[in-house]
Amino acid sequence: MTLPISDELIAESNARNADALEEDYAALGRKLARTGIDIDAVKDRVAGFSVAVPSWGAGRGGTRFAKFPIPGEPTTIHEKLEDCAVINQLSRLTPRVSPHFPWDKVSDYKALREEAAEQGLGWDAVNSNTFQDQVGQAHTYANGSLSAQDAATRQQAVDHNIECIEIGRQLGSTDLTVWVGDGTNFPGQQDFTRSLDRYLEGAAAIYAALPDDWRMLLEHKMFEPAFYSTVISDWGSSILAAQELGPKAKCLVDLGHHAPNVNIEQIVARLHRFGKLGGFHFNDSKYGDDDLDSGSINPHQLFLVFNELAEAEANPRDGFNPSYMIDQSHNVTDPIESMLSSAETIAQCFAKASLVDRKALHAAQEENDTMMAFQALRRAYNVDVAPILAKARVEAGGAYDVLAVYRDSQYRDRKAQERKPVGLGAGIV
Ligand code: AFD
Ligand code: MN
Ligand code: MN
Repeated sequence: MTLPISDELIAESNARNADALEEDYAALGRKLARTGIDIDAVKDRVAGFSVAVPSWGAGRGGTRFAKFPIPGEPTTIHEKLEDCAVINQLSRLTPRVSPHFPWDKVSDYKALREEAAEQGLGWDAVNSNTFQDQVGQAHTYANGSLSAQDAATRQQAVDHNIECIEIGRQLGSTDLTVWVGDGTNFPGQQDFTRSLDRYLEGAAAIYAALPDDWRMLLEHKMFEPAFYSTVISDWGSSILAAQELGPKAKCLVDLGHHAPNVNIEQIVARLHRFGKLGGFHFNDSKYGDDDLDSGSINPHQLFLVFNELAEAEANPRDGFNPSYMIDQSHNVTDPIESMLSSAETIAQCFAKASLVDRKALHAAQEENDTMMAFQALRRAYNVDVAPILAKARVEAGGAYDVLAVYRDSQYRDRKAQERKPVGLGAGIV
């Protein structure tokens, strides 16, 4: 395996921090032991946790208004893979990449799979793209894709999704994520019911092409690019569609795809209750689909989502196997740094949720002891789990201080010498 950052650099930095890590880990271990928690067991759980990074998140993305590329930004899937390998090498949290087609199209997927494996990476859910037109495309998506009035457009969208499944098979993926930008900007523009009927018919054709061990993850989004109505606008539409499609169809929750202040953790519990929790796109949001770094705005919400996931895992009902992916895109930071930071925050919330004393929580709930129920969550949330994450990371070969090592490596500067500059232009949705 050839990894992009020098092992010596990581080892040197880890050696400098080894005493601090041991001290902090031991102190936290003693603190947790007082409440009956074995820190090594939590660390082992964290070591088994991972989240996928999106290939498109390796670029700077932008807003609808502008893109401000940085020197050394990746433009091909090969360059993006290398950046993803950096994130995983340092964090040991992100061993899979979620690709987006046709953005990541290549001629040889077997070779791409090997190229990723060489860098310690596998593949997560394949994302289809029927929300923008490609050069030479026969039918425009200007009026929708799976729900378009035009039958040839719908067929084109179905065919593209089936092609994504085929690509995913070659890469070793087992999930297809379908997000459509279909919707309207004007009352009366489309009939709500008929457009949903058309979506369901198209989605069923894709579903029929899924291999047995695959899942189809339906991603809802309240608005944007459509600003009046969206075909799969919320978790209600999503779960109804998933129920109609069949057991392999599940719902994907992108944290930024809800109205402000919506209780996302409750949505997670509901989806799990009905066996339809398929996965997540982690990011944070202040106003809308802002795609900000995970936990940068509302880390408590992220913790509460993981608390529901811990409950769900302990009560699997129809199984528990959500896929975890980051979906963020930036205009102001180096995307590698942002994804390192996000992956760490996500794992922290996972770790904190593992610390919740569930017996105490459930007992307090039974007794209607509201304050103690709340405190069961609060106590776990207040623990600084950084030493647990650092220990798991260092033991797995990652860096104690991921950002410091990344900066010391001058990786981006080196890539700026090798890679061709990114063009200007508008961002993506
Ligand atoms: C969208 C969705 C979806 C999609 C991405 C494309 O979150 O996951 O793949 O952005 O940029 O808003
Ligand atoms: Mn998303
Ligand atoms: Mn989004």
